[in-house]
Amino acid sequence: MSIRSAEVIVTSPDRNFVTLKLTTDDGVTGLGDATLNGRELAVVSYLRDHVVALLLGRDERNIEDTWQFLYRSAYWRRGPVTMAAIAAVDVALWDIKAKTAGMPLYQLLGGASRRGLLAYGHASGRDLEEVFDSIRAHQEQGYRAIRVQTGVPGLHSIYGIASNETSPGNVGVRYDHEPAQRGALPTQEDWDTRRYLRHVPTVFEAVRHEFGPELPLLHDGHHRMTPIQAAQLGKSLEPYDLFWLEDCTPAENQEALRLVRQHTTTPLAIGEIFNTLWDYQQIIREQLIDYVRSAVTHTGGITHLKKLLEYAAQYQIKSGMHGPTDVSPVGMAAAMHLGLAIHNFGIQEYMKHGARTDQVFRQSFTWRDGLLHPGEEPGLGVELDVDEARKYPYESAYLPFNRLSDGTVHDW
Ligand code: EZ4
Ligand code: CO
Repeated sequence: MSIRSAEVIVTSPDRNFVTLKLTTDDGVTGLGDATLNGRELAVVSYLRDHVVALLLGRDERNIEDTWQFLYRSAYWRRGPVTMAAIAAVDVALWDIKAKTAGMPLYQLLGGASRRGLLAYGHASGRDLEEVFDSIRAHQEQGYRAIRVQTGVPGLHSIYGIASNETSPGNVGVRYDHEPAQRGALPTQEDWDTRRYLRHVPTVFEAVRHEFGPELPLLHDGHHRMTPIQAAQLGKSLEPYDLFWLEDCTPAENQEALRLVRQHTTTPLAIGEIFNTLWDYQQIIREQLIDYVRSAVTHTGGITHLKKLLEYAAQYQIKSGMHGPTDVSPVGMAAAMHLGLAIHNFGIQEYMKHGARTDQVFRQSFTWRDGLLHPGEEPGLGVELDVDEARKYPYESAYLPFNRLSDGTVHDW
């Protein structure tokens, strides 16, 4: 039993995706998502130039051993490129193992712990009217939990607002519901934390008043605040009972969360840009967060994220896996299988992919009554149509960046 081929497939149906496809001597195939938004080709090179040769001839059944081998033999540890590459190999191996066993992957991970996964979508608008319309549109699509991002008076273009126009002078074309833009250069957005801190609570007050106390509401601070500003925001949002406040600080400084936690009972979610358990060591041990935002894709695959979530479970911290459109259908399927199986599932982020993406990736998940389910196909339940994928070559695309009014670069 061994791996016969390893192909890295880049396709850009609605956006760029990087997929690893492994094939065994017996002809069983497995897929892994290696997409790293805005830095896609770095992972392609990591896999093609440094990993593919190591996989050929390896026993595909030894998933833990392969993970440890790739992690430790690289010598250089951690980091988003390395961990996305390892994740792709890991998920492809789990796909193969589950297909060989004739079971959906969640069965191999311990079976279902629930009927389906509560998922949240992204509502947004430049003003209250647009925000309300967007929340209603999401409810009509079946969402039972909703992230709310709002424009801020005085700021032209900020994160998370689907109806933002592209900034003047930018040539990139804005994707429908996500921040990355096709084009040769990243676009610039503007930021002012004081305006933001003043405005956001007024929007949540209006949303609660309009939609009532039951609807779970989330908000993403996207790394822009200092610890004391994050504490202020958490405190001012307490009356509106958020499900979570996400990425309130740039959390590579784990200690920052202590200060935030001392001041607010608003639940905190963090970690979509983290890539290993060690990035969470202190904030989990000291119970400084409530939800782990890691995606399977960016955090070393099923093997590593499962260990991280088991560690979190000891502290009653739950999963809140990252699921924007830059997590491919393969990465989303991996998240659904893992989320269905673990006990400490919290919520799953879910943005629908575009129609072309759904043609390239044939999927078997279901979305009913606000719940996702990975389906009952053996493996992940996703197949890649290689001919369809070939129609859409890679296109340069970047996430935007922020400048303050005096020109200073700020966290985006
Ligand atoms: O900005 O996925 O919670 N979701 C997010 C996303 C991220 C993008 C970055 O690639 O913060 O919109
Ligand atoms: Co986020």
